[in-house]
Amino acid sequence: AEAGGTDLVETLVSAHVAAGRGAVSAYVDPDVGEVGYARLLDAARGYAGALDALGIAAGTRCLLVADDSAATAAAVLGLWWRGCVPVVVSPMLTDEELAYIAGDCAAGLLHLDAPPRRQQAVAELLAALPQLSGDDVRTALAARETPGDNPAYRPSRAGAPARAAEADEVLVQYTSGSTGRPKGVRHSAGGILGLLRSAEGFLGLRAGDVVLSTARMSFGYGFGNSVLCPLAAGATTVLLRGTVDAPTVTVAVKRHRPTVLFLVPRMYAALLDQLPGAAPESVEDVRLCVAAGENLPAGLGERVRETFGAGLVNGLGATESLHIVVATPADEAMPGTFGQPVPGVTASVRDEDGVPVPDGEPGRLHIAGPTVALGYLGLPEATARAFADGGLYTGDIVRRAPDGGPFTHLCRADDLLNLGGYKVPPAEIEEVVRATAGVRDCAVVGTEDEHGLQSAVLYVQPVAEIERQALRRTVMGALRSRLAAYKRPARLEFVDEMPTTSTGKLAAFRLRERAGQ
Ligand code: 3SK
Repeated sequence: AEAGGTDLVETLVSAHVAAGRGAVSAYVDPDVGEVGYARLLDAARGYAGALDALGIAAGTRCLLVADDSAATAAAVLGLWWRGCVPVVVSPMLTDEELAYIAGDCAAGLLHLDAPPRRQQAVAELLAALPQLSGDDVRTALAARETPGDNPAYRPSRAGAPARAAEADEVLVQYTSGSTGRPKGVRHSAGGILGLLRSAEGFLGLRAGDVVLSTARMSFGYGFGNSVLCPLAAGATTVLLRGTVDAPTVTVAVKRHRPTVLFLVPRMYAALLDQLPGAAPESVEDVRLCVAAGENLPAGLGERVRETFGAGLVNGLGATESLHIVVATPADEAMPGTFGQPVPGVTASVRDEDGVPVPDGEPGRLHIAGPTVALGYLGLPEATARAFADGGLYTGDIVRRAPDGGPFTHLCRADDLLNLGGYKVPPAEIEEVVRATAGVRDCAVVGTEDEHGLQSAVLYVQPVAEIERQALRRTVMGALRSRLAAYKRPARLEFVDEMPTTSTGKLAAFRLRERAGQ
């Protein structure tokens, strides 16, 4: 950190309080209700003091196994106040994944804000770490008077907020690798400031906006949607807890009347199925729909524009670039494309050697700009491969229309599935299934649903003479216990034999054909 660096808490929260907007709601939280900017700031200060009391030094990476809540945001801000590095991950991750991540990032603190049973299990799993809980932060957020004995609230010990230099690591987000373990992506303070500048241009959030994101804070898209962009703009974010599906989102939209929606395309599809015909009154206030995380098929995009009667930003991003880097302008229909690089970002299409290809040719999307991360944690080779040629290869194969026109997504360069915005390696699912008794072989392929969105189909070849219904239950049970819900295939089908090529390799294209029939 340096004396003249950035105070992220000031940028996101204190500036609004200093400008007399402390009573404006930063969050509408399912448990504590409306949380004003001043109250959020106070809870962050209290949390920073609690870190001091626990002896957590500046620079420590802290693992937040946390659902979305105002308490999670306050903890993140408290960590920045202290100069620590938040690592927010989903409580849906398995014990194995959490234990790996805690070790990989050398976490020095565990912040827990998970459903009760998960909370208990993770607390035991990572018992070696000092722990703070979301419940205590909620107490601090809800209390009208200073709570006397709250381990997460020690405002008198907070000291001055830390200032981060541009290149300082201030945030780590985990992303799936196509093989092996999740990778920690190291984001800098300069990256966060770069996103805030660029988002002013392509999102244009403002005070008075009510933002609703179905992507969680533990996902890059969700962290930008529910923490960075709305706080910087002085907007209000409505948080959802627990299962986020079309019925819960419909209820939240009716109740909170958001002006900006950040959804993944499949959530728009599910929502539109619930809103047949003309847009009901409850979506009248929506002025901007943002879609990202997976490809938005042209037809679905058009239905979104018509139904909501709002602007549509269709964005492409990556955890490695913090948020969206290529996007359509809100006021211009560009069906089936991702538009142009957002302000501050340059994008090109390159071949395997990093040489730009002519417009109209497919190639690897390469982006450069301030939001490109510092690299992967502890993975110099993977870092050198992805963070190359002065920017980042996002892992997407795209094409640019002639004369510098809009970008269109073609496929992934790796074999990652994109399941509602979550990138999932088929091998991770296959490993779980192959370890199940009664399974001879298996393969997972992607297919398109009726909206043109990707879903996963699991093909299982059973050992001879096994009762298939019983095996189905066993396999489903293994998937439930060993994989986060979003990684589970939408369909399981049995095959007598796996199709192979003339060289004896799996003919995945045959399974893809079959899945699409
Ligand atoms: O599109 C994505 O996958 C993404 C990932 C991280 C942050 C933002 C986005 C849109």
